[in-house]
Amino acid sequence: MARYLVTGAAGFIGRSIAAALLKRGEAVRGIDSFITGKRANLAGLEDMEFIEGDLADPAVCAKACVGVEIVFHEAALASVPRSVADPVSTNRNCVDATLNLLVAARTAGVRRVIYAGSSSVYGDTPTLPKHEDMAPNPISPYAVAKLAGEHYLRSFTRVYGLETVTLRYFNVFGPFQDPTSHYSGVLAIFCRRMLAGEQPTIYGDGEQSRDFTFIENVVAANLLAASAPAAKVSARMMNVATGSAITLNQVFAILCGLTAYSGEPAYAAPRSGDIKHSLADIGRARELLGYIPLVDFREGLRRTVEWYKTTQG
Ligand code: UD2
Repeated sequence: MARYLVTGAAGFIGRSIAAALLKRGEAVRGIDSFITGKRANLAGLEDMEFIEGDLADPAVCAKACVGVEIVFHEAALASVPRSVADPVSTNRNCVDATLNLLVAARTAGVRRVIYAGSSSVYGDTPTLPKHEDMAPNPISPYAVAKLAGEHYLRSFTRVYGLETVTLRYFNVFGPFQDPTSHYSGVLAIFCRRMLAGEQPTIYGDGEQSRDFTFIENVVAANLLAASAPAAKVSARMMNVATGSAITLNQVFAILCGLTAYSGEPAYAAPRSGDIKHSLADIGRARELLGYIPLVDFREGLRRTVEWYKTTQG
């Protein structure tokens, strides 16, 4: 019987957590609806028990939670612009799905749920770096949905005693991130386009900055969150990032070197709902989890470009 459940197991972050658990010899169950997850991402996860299903269906959540001790809840409809275009779908796949999962987790006697939070909940407040004591100020429907999930987690700790931990991820990137959608993360899109010799588009002036976080750091934070004492981490949320930011113009310049792209970027109007600067204070995760970033941005980007080179043929 699986001890761990990973939701969104065919997605970029979920499959990376599942792979790390399997490598440790753990019994893992994964679930994915393939709304954005990819079957190809399940390659290498053959030892994982897999359920195809949609968390917006309570019966699916109940089935997924049977016998499980710890849930890594990575399933979501990510993307700020997708939520601007279709807020109802974002709500269904982020808020409804999270609530259904929590209800099922409680009923099944799950001990702990670890939740993929988002840096977007901080919004565009001028204070940098963002720390967890700041009042959230979500702008996009996606940010609202991610914040609602956090609140549900804390509520389930307070009223039902379910252990919950929110990890607020800051712009995660790395191998297995889907580069093919208009709604994909910017680094995945840029890697794909620039390796193919195609011009990337920068929305705005390119001076927006992000605390881009390599996937291995996020996986490590999740494993730490699973084993940390409840007294320290339950009902808490904490940033998972590197603590340094870089602008898109700087990223483009580094990628020119890594991909041998020699053109200029195209510049287009800024995206609605976009945030100008994002940078994390990672002190709380360090204190509560012993989290330290293992891979810095440049090394992460180098490994990511290598991965896209091998997968794009
Ligand atoms: C938000 C969250 C992030 C995660 C993610 C999930 C913030 C600060 N971050 O990421 O933690 O939850 O949502 O989707 O809220 N861009 C271009 N060209 C492109 C694509 C994007 O210039 O082809 C720009 C985009 O306008 C933005 C930046 O790149 O300024 C990053 O965009 P993104 O979609 O990769 O991620 P972001 O910051 O919305």
